[in-house]
Amino acid sequence: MLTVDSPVLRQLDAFRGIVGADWVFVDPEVLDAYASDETEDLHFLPDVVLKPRTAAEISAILRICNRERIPVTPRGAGTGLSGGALPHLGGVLLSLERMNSITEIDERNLQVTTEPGVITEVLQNAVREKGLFYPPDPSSRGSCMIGGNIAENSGGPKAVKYGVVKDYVLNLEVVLPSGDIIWTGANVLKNATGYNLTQLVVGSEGTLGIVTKIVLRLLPHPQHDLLMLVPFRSAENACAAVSAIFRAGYTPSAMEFMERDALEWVMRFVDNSIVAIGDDIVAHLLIEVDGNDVDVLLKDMEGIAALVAGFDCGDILFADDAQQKAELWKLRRRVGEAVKSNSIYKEEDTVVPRAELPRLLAGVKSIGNKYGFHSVCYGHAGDGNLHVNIIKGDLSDEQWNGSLKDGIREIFALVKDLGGTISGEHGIGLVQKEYMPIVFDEVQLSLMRGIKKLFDPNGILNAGKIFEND
Ligand code: LAC
Ligand code: ZN
Repeated sequence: MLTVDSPVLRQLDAFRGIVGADWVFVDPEVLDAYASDETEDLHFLPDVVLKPRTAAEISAILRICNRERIPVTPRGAGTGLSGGALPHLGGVLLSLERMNSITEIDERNLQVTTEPGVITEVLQNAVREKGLFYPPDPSSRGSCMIGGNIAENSGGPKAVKYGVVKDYVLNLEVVLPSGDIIWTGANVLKNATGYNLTQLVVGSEGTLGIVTKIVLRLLPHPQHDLLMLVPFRSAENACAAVSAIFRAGYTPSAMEFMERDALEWVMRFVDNSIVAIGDDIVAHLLIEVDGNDVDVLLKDMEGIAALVAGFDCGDILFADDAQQKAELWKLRRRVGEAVKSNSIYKEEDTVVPRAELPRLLAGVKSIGNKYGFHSVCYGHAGDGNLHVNIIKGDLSDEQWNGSLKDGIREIFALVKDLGGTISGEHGIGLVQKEYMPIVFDEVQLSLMRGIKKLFDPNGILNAGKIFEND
């Protein structure tokens, strides 16, 4: 609760002077709307919500917050899954939602310059109209914002062929906690000029600066894609088939894994039973190929189908038309929401070298048996990126808040043993930071803290995310 001498309250007039009175919010309903993101069931009220329109306004806000030591939490659409946008220290919630213009599509150089509050799918569609392609496509692309994608270095199904957000970011305009406004690089495809500040900011989860302009490289849009859904009688066989497909020389544009529960729950959730799941089926792979020559793609699909047959798969569903493809993709994209609607859950975003996927999945299940939890696993198998959703189900609150953490630690220790790490695309944010010492030692963590300190000496910007501030 704000007191009269709260540092935030004393700055309200100054904030109104910067962004205009209409864009400074202290009413409880608005604060409440910005108290959660998509992470579990967490809720932290900010003291004020500010909605600036320009980098200059953000600079002026940060100068005040830096001087007054007011915590600032940047936020895009609030679709994050690690609590990066949660204002857990109160203070200013800085929403980038009004910075929603695509500045320029440069068709000569295949680049787009955009503000951070543009919805990812809106950006994809805008460049698509010019025949261009921005591949990173998180499941939430219809609602997430490109600035949040930069903050988390998001991935999505297409990452397996096209790479993740970092592979497309050429240059960023960033407002530092000091209020200084910088560009991190240049709008070029190669850059060997000093430290790579651009890539340092990508994936920094809003802890180093506020990204206010983004230059992305684009590709020509592939003209065709084909999609198939392959059922398996053994989840480990499904996972083993994944690396075999790549080893055989195929590069699918998506290679997604869904356990039986994931597909059943989402079909119930969206009320669509397009897939008839045989009694003996425990997992599916959703496999897409794309390119400009349909004959080549058909050959690839035939080759992949012949290969998965060697892994004891069931009858393959080949998507016939655009509508069936869209329905299958809708099922895949909404698994996360379906799980969330089903039970309280915790989401772990494990990633291992692709060929270790069978061992990861088997390990997760045996750790689940040991600690008595059920998990629903799905994700980007081609990237070795498995989303492990731990379901509260019948677990008591004591187990959920107590011994379960030991189980999660065991999963992460296994991930590390297999050569992987604890987040592939959802970030560390608030909810995974306690596990950072599993994958980084004190030397590595202190380098990261040093970088944070250099950018943000007073620790005002998204403090307590990724790691505790000093
Ligand atoms: C997905 C999100 C949860 O893969 O990353 O659906
Ligand atoms: Zn994902």
